[in-house]
Amino acid sequence: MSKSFKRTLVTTALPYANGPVHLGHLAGVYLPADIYVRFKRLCGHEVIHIGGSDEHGVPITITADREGITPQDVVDRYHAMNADAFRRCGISFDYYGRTSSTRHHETAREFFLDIEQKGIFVRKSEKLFFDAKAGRFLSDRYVTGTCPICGSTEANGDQCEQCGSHLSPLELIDPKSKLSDAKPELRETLHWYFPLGRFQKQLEAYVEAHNESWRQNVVNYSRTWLNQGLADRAITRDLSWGISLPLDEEAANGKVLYVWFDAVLGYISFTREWAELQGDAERWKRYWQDPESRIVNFIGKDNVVFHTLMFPAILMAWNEGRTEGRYELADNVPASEFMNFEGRKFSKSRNYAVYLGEFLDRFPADTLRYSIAMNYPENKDSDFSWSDFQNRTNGELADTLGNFIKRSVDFTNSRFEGVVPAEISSEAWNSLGIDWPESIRRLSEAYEGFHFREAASLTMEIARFANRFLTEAEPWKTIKVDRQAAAHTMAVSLNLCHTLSLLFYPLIPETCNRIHGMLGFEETIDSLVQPGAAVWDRAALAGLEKGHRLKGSSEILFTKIEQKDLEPELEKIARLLADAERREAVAVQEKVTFKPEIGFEDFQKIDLRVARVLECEPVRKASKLLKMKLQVGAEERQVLSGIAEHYKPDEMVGKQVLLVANLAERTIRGELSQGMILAVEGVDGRLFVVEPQGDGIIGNPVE
Ligand code: B3M
Ligand code: ZN
Repeated sequence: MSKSFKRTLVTTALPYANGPVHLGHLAGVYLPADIYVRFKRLCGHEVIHIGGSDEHGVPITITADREGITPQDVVDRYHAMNADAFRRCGISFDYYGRTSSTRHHETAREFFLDIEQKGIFVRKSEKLFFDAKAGRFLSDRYVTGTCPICGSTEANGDQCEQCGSHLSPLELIDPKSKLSDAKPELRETLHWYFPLGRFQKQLEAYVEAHNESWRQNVVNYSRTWLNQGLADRAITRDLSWGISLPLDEEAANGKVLYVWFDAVLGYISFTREWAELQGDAERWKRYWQDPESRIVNFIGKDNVVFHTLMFPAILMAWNEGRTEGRYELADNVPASEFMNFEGRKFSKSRNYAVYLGEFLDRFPADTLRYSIAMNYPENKDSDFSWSDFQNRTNGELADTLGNFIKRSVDFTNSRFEGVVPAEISSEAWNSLGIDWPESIRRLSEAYEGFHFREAASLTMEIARFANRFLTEAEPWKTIKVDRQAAAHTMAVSLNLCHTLSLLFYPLIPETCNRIHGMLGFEETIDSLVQPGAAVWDRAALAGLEKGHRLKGSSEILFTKIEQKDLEPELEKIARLLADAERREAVAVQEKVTFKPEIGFEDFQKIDLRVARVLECEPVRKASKLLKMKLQVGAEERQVLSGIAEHYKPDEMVGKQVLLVANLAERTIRGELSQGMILAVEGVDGRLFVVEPQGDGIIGNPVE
């Protein structure tokens, strides 16, 4: 961090209140943010953590329709469930709001109106399906019909599940409304577009100003979009659930703000709500409108452009023409990669997930926090496995940290009347074999750089050191011959306990509060950390004086996880994997229905070529598509492929692929596709691109 800030606002992506949060969400966003916030609090820095539920969007109305309840019922259920799971996990939000609140609706409308009145929005009219029976316009997901490509009669307005093609509702043969089965009619509808391009230069400058401090993935995603040139984005929808437009005119009737337009503004509304609760309604401005404040948005990698381009552009639009009440932009947007679960992607639809609340019904929060911190998906996807969780809990938390603390406290209680039995001089403390200032500096740097895995490892290293120190000093032996030496050992150990209780606090706060209690402190660490109180610095010192009285009793900090505790979990995974294998076995054994026979001359009509991927990037408005530039002999081709959920653009670059080179050109989502690359679906729905191997084969036909 080059600039030093007076205070920090940390925000975390607002999870949709449409389902329970799982460990993947925790690992990518909420735990890292909480660790960071707790570290900053420990340093005495003024920091607040604002989060909440994203309660709008089509998936919520679809859930409501499916269950025959109202959207409000859906969000009430999941907001409460997720807020509770986060609380139990020790995620210490200063405020956890919801976008259905009055204050939020008001804030979002205020932004819309300001930008509308400045004449920045562009209005465009388009044709959209309308269900006359239900009296509603139909978003893509509400239209079904026959796929123009494979003939499946159950294609959705945005995609055909059968053949994977990306569709627009207008392409469906025989379209039907999912609301009433009625045949929808096309009606003209007007929408408000946000002209992102108008802020292109400013956004470029914003991203480039941070190209050193932001993570590479964040800079890269943002640049990819900027390089394509930013297009207008519709920020209104014809829906009944959401924030209605604050306009009287006829055209605004029945329209709501696009969920992403309102969701990012939730960070602001919630800070306002927090301030109101503090009894100082203006206090939110200290965080949003003061250049000496720092804003940090923790998100997952799939939300990058909304935070580095869309949200900043909205704030730039607001700031336009203002000298007062200007908003500051985020100083950092730490976006995580994904954490997988036992080697596979979390999948809500396949129920392949561990939900946070359910996890906490079975295991303590701190064991989870520690394991996840050690697997933080910082620069690449990581994996959570039950055996790793068990090993870390048993070997690192219980055998190393827990064991050290308990031995130190118990021995002092039984042999030294529960009192710190000696004074530790700073020379003695500094010659233990740990360079305290250097260790603390490295740890601080790890936290400030959002390297949480490194921070957790370094901290555990210190616990290992402490445990070794006690074991090797053998006070239970020395006490028989040299009580003074044993007293010294115990005083050092107890001071190490104290240091560890502070150093581990960002990672496993509940445990650290308990250690602090065992060491005889009335206050919890939670209550010590306050702006201005630099508790963190005390970790480097021998903070317990001779004569300091411990609580007098001890507790077991971590219970080991036995194999039998994991059995239900392992069985569940085995079941899910068996399901997947069964599907595979079926695929192998099942009599395959082949397509009708063709002659050799038919086969010869297909021009299959080896090609190399030169460039690859995402496609605007089509989250499943990747756009590639291919080298085929001397020629270059542009091809779209529905593999965006399976490959990152960077991963594709350089690959050799098979191209159907003489397929008629098609335009998908406004982009030309000149051919098709071959891919095959695996058991868990993953797509694998077919990669021919060999030197000098680019452009050659496949025969
Ligand atoms: N609810 C999307 C998501 O969970 C969205 C994040 C909003 S952050 C303002 O991926
Ligand atoms: Zn199809």
